[in-house]
Amino acid sequence: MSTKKLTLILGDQLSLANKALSNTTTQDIIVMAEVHDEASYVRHHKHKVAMIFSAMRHFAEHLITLGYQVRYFKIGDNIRSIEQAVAQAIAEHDHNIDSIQVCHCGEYRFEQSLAALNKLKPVTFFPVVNAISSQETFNEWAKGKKQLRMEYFYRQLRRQTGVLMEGEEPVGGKWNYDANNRKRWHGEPQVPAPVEFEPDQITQQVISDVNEKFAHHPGRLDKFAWPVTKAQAEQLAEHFFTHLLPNFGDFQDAMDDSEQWLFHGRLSAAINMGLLDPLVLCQQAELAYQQNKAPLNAVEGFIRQILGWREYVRGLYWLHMPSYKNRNALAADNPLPEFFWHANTKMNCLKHAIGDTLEHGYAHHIQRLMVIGNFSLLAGLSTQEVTDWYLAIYVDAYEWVELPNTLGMALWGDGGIMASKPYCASGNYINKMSNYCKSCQFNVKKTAEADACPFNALYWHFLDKHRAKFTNNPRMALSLKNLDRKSPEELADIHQRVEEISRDLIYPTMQQ
Ligand code: FAD
Ligand code: DLZ
Ligand code: SF4
Repeated sequence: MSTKKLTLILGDQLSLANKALSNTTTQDIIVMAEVHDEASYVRHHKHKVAMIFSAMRHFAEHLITLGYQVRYFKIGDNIRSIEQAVAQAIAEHDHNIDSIQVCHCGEYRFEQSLAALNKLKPVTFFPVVNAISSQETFNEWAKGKKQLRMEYFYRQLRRQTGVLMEGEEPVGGKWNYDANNRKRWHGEPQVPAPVEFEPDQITQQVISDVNEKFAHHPGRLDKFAWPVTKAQAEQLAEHFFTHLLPNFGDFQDAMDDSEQWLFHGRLSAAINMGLLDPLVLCQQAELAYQQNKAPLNAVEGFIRQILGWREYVRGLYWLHMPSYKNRNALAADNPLPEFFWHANTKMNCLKHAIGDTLEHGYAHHIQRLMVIGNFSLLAGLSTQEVTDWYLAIYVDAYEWVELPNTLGMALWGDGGIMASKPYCASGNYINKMSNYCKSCQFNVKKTAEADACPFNALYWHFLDKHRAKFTNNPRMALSLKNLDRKSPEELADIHQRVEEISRDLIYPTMQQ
């Protein structure tokens, strides 16, 4: 009897460009599994679980129409681990399977589980799905460098891919137009209505399954509208390039309580699952510039997010794991406040940023970094609890991308591997970039009074507490100089205010 290969396709590998799939014939067996423990080891938002399961079911159907043999385990089959699914599929084929093949995945923990499949059959690994550069390229670039700054890896990848290049020079003469991308939005230009996808029969069944099996996870599925097929993801991308990209750059960092997504494309989850090719998206953005459909600051800004940040964080994650996860440079260990799970807080910016997140499993970059992340940093929230929350709550969260962004960029937990200075800011930044403060009951101009914006006292308290760590950091010099201008009385009032904030606002439910 001839032997077959078993190709394992995971929930974030849903692409026909998957190299393990390219090495699969119609005689081989493809295994896909909705794994109970994967969906629940953190309490993943219901939108995230539903998006992954529905996209997996749609992808499996597509593979079947292409003639492949797919053994698909649904959540109702009660598969607890990926090993159980693979072992069961091997048994069903009378052990007539001689090898397992799979692409490298997006999480160190899960990669260990894949390596352990070796005890069933020999495992062959293929490159990770939807990466533009390889880990070898990143490691080679990182070798011998004291600091690994995104900007320089990005430039290397611009040169290597030729994206937005004129020969050896960047288009327009500059590599980075970020300085142009910091406008506040005042209601104009109008934000086009978002593209939403009506759940089809497969998605409706998934919604019902997720509601039954993961009822205690955050989120509600009555407004589920994420793309679950490549065609839908491409429609979302098309909408972005046509209607949003022209203003994406200008308002990239803006926030507004009436338009939670502004000009962000919300493409990240589809890219991370394999539904959209990141390099193709960069090339499409470049084409929009060449055809005068979008300005350079918007196009370069978008390309930098993907070719720069997305490639860089993956390289950094795999370079530093597994020790990276346990870093906690500022010894932050305060418990996650309850309001992270219900958004019921008087701080208007957090109410919106967390509220949007809980509703859709999504918030844009500045909400994640400068509102929720900044608050977590200033309040000294436990790095472990905050990173678990981000991993669970965002539809696009896979550890390779979530951890460097949260632990490294937002919390400075890696001690500066990722960010040259902590992204700490007072309420002033939030007031500059949003309209949240206008309808907040706190006063963003005050610091220590009973009605003062909590971000202000927390900010000075944070600087004072960690002063010694930052004295030698030239990028913190100005902030520390301003701190030095505070009198001992002012500092005492600030610390007193932080105690009140902690008691009355952050942990009100902990009071006896
Ligand atoms: P846009 O703003 O339109 O950007 C375009 C694309 O660039 C995104 O779709 C994404 O693929 C990529 N991108 C942008 N910023 C980053 C970044 N910093 N790192 C990696 N890729 C980036 N992104 C995730 O995909 N998964 C996460 O789990 C995640 N966690 C984050 C946690 C924190 C604390 C912060 C500050 C950022 C995090 N990000 C994460 C990055 C970013 O917030 C999201 O990628 C972005 O908000 C997705 O929305 P969008 O598709 O509209 O992005
Ligand atoms: C995130 C996730 C969830 C919630 N569920 C599954 C699943 O049931 N089956 C699966 O194959 N993948 C799932 N994933 C994505 C995995 O966590 C992902 O494959 C790892 O992060 C490795 O990249
Ligand atoms: Fe947030 Fe402070 Fe502004 Fe209120 S005043 S919205 S708490 S930054």
